[in-house]
Amino acid sequence: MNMEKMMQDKAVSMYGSDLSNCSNEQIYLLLLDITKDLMANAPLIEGDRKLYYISAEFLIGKLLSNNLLNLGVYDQVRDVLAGMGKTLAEIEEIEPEPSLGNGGLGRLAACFLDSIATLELPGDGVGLNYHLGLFHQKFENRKQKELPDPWMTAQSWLNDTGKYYPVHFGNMDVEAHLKSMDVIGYTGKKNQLLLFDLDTVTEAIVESDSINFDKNDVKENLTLFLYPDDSDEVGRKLRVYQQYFLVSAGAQMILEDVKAHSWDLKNISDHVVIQINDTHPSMVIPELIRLLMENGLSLEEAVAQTEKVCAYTNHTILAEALEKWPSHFIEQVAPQLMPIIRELDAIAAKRDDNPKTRIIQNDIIHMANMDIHFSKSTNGVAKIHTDILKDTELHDFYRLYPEKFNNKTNGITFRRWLQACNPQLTKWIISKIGDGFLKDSIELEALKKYAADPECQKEVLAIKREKKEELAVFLKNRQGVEIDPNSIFDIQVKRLHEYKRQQMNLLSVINLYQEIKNGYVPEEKVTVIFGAKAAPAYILAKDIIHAILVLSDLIAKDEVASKYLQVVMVENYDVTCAEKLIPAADISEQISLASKEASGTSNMKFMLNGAVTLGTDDGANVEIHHLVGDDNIFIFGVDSDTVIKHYEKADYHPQDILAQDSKVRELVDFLVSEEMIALGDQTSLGRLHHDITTKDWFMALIDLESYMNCRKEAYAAYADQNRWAQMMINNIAAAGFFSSDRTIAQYNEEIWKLK
Ligand code: H53
Repeated sequence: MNMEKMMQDKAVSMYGSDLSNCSNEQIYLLLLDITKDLMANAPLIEGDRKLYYISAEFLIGKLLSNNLLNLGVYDQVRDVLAGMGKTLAEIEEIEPEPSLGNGGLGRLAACFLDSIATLELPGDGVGLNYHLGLFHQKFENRKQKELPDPWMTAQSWLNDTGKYYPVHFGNMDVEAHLKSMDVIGYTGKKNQLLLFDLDTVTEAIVESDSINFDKNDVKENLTLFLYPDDSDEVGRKLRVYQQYFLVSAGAQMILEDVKAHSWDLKNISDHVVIQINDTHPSMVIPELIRLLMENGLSLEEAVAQTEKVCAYTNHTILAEALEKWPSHFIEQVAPQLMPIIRELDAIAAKRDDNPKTRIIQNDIIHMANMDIHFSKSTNGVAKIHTDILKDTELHDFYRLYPEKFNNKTNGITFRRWLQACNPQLTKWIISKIGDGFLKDSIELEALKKYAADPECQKEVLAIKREKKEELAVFLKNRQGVEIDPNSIFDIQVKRLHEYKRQQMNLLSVINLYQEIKNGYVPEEKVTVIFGAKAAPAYILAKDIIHAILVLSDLIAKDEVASKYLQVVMVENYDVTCAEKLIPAADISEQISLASKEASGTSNMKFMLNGAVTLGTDDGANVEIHHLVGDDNIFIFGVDSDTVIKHYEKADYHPQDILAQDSKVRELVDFLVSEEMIALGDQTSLGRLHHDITTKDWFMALIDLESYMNCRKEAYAAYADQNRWAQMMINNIAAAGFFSSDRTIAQYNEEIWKLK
């Protein structure tokens, strides 16, 4: 294939002009067209059995580079552009990032789609097409402001299938319109991401400059936003409308597929597997049963088949994130499901007399309970997480169905998180160990023998330096912030949540700031970078963002402190940003309260790009720790058993720590100091201070002291650059286990069993 000629011809046919005269936007659009054509011609992956990965989120990121890479034409396009004095990165700036996800859950789904197609397994993603996405984060007066994120443009990766599926709500009927995107694997074969939408949705009902809209008119608002505000009842009901819309259209589409293959619905479980991603799509279980019964199966047959078709992944132990809906909501939104859910609850009661495993409790429907009873598999997403599910959180279910429980430690696609975002490091690895690791990631282990080699150490440090400079340029362009590539880049990027303890990071930065003010001269300058969106109704999370932004400005204004310390909060943290931040990081902050982070996946991306983890023994950090050994990671904090016992005994009180430790007291009180209040909002800072001093539900203070010490150790270790580079190489060498190709192969061997 002659890429230059293809691009040249497209330029003529699309714009009637020579390629050399095209603007970046024109080049982006012609590449979009060429890539879509190539994908349209790629063979669909088919088989006798098919997976549907159903999820509220698919955080797919920009697609141009990735699709070019998987089509095998990335280098050609890069070279044609280079001949014109342009880079792919410049061209990709034009592409809007689809706003179809929030955090780890959605990004995992996107990595999985890439690996499913790469392993040539027949499996499609099923989700919703949110017009305005989650939200676009803006900082105003040092606070988060939410704006609509209109990511859909006239020309995009979306295709219109022309297909519609009727969805019957209690009070109205609508038509789900199926859109699709091709998902191309690394071997050039494809699956699809299937996204339902509603034609009557009207973006104009959203107020300008906010994400407020009339939540009552479902026909106009159904697919406007991912996770519409649920602080009131109409908002919560809107979420149920979205969920039923997704599963009803999804289940109809699946049955249509089954019929098109002339597969027997009575044996649907021979041909179909549905992976339920968290509890948002759980209603697919009763909906599938209902539709199978409409197609002639008895209740018993439909239940038995559905239990064999569905598999459930649990992504959190936080009760707040497990969907529970009052039965009157379902009565109103999808009344046809209630008799089935009641039947399922009765069957559950027959299987177990423990009231805690019932589906309906006090008129509340517990989706996770329904998932576990009526699917064939329940998996956690990291070893420690699955153990906690079995031993504590879901222990009653584990006793009932030990054979259903299994672990699938998460993974990430190396195509996006190494090859596309860090071509320099990819090239270096290939120069040392060949390119076999691109197909079999465990081959990265061969890098270990280079860890102590001073020449190799120099080379990886030079690559890190280049990525730090690239990040500096990116942040300057995107946000007008200047950062110093000579400093340590110490980065925490993830959803904002108290359990992830961005507030503990903040308190530790306050400590460093105060020490510098008191005359301490750090050996290395540090740039502490945060990136996080807070759920619009999560007040305390927004207070934490405010405190970070205030502290950032406070330090920047201080002539002395700013020589050694800078705090940056990136605005609107998204996949595009992550692809720049992660390759540039020296330190990967993974500091959740032990037991609370189910897995985490940024921890894997950071290590693959040569950052060293500073973290707790939580989620997949435990497995990283095990793989790299004590010498290549900085671990601190209380362990998960201790944390779980504190919750059981309700004996953790921040007041105890504050009374004993005057330094901690001082750091926390700094939040409401005159300096902070001079730049910040007293109410917001006061609320955060009050919470940490009286409640601290996620125990930021329990680990603060050990965190600060460990962070200092990490900074000291950085000063010995050879030793540091050795740690970097050891981390890269151990990252092979975390390829999502490995995760998907395990899902397939143990749950999906696709050919
Ligand atoms: O899912 C990730 C985990 C991570 C967990 C995250 C997650 C969400 O992003 C959203 C909702 C939810 O219940 C869980 O927090 O630990 O790595 C993928 O499994």
